[in-house]
Amino acid sequence: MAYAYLFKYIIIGDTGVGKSCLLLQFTDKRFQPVHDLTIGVEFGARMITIDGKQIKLQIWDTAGQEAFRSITRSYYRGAAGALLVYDITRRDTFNHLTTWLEDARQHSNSNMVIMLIGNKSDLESRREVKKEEGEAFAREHGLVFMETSAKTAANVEEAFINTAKEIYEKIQEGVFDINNEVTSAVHFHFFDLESRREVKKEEGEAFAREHGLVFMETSAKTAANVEEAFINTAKEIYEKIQEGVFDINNEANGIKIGPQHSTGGGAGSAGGAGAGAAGGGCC
Ligand SMILES: Nc1nc2c(ncn2[C@@H]2O[C@H](COP(=O)(O)OP(=O)(O)OP(=O)(O)O)[C@@H](O)[C@H]2O)c(=O)[nH]1
Ligand SMILES: [Mg+2]
Repeated sequence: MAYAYLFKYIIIGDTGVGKSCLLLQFTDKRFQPVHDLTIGVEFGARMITIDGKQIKLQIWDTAGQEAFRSITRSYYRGAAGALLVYDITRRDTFNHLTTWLEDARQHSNSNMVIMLIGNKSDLESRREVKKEEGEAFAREHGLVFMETSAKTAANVEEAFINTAKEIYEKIQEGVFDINNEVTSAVHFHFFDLESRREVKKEEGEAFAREHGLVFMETSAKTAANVEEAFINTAKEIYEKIQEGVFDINNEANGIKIGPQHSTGGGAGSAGGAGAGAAGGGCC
């Protein structure tokens, strides 16, 4: 779908604060009660409208666990917005905010809009951090603040959309350079631009052969070979699993066993993952 802008977001904060659940609530309008630890990063997307303009939010949900910190740091780059999340029922997650903020400021664009989120507002009886404390921290550090519940969906839309409004205002004020990759809409042109071709198909094939890669020319514009590129990659991975090359019990390999997995060798469905805005999987 066409859009006027694409805003890249990153969601950060300690493990278990509800980052993946916030994303799932925003993209799929549902709640996942079980903590399914994020490994590395996951991804989701949704279209919103601001000032009559279509804006695509591309959201990177990072792993809160310390072990993944060096991977997740690389995702700050090019982010226009960040949701910094703590859990109102766990004071330690609030105490770690300064460290998160230092990390974010060090690795991101200086104009990045940071929204501070106190999540799990539905668990009032277990509250350890007062709303006023969140407000004070935000004021002190120049952040926008909101308490949310990924369970009841309270303020979830607002958190994502208000961040986009702040970014949009900064664009209007000329603070963001929209010709920079950070906020501008991205256009891909590949082999639909045959007349402007500078690299022969044979050169791509030769490079791939030489380095043991699979090769394909695609057009994200006409959709030519796009399905094939993603699905053929999955087929290669699936074959490697069958051959026992991948250790599927080690999630660090980028493979996770799902609830429908059976060792009985069923074919499984290789087909399209279903359209829609939500790319991905949280929880
Ligand atoms: N009651 C309540 N539970 C929540 C809420 N948000 C998340 N949870 C629960 O908190 C746990 C952790 O949620 P996740 O979204 O997986 O946490 P995360 O921040 O993504 O954790 P990592 O991926 O390890 O960094 C899960 O059991 C969720 O069901 C909320 O708003 N209210
Ligand atoms: Mg997560």
